[in-house]
Amino acid sequence: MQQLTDQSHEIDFQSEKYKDAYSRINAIVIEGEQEAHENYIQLAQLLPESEKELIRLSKMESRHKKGFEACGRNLQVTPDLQFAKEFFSGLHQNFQTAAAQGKVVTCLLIQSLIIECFAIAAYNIYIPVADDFARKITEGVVKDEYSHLNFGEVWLKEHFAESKAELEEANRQNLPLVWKMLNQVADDAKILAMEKEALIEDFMIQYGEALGNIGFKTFEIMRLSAHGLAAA
Ligand code: PL3
Ligand code: FE2
Ligand code: FE2
Repeated sequence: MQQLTDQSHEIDFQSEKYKDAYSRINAIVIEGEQEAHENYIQLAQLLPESEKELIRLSKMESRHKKGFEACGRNLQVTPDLQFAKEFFSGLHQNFQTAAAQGKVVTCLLIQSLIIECFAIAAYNIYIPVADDFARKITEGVVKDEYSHLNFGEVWLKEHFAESKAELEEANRQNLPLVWKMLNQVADDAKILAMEKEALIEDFMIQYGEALGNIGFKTFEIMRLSAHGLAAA
């Protein structure tokens, strides 16, 4: 049986409805990439031994942002950046608070695990339903995001014993925000032919795998990754 990987032929990318939803989703992605850029610069200050690598990641994030800006322009959509800033404010605040306290484990969990897994899930689900221009851009971006996730996994695995308690606390504080964010985009995502259930499923797979790679046991992963999910 032939697998259906390109469902985009049924979508009217120029309809007002599509463009209206895209103005928010596109802005979220642009803002997400911008915040990721800034977060890796801050992480570079917190982890001088990985400074070069983290600055390299931060530069990749600026390129992603430019790519998604081009996707919006290509559809003649103006991104609603105010909406997107608001959308990220919870995670943004938590990252800033943790960074100010030198809590590098919390910062890595927020950026390299939660935000990267959220991005990977969203981009994976978006690729088959994207317009041709955006699909090419997003395919390139998602490859990079796996390497950003990997940076966090490797560091946290190496420091697992001493990071475990902080990871659990940071997960408890931040994962419920992800479910809230998902609910906030669900209606717009659906107009782009992205299903909320598929986003949740992909996120859970990426995040669960990441926690396993770091050193958490299966029963711990289940407890951690479902935290606050009831609200979604
Ligand atoms: C980190 O490198 C990037 C952070 C971006 C976060 C994106 C979250 C996206 C959630 C919105 C779901 C729709 C995605 C559509 C893709 C264009
Ligand atoms: Fe990115
Ligand atoms: Fe990234």
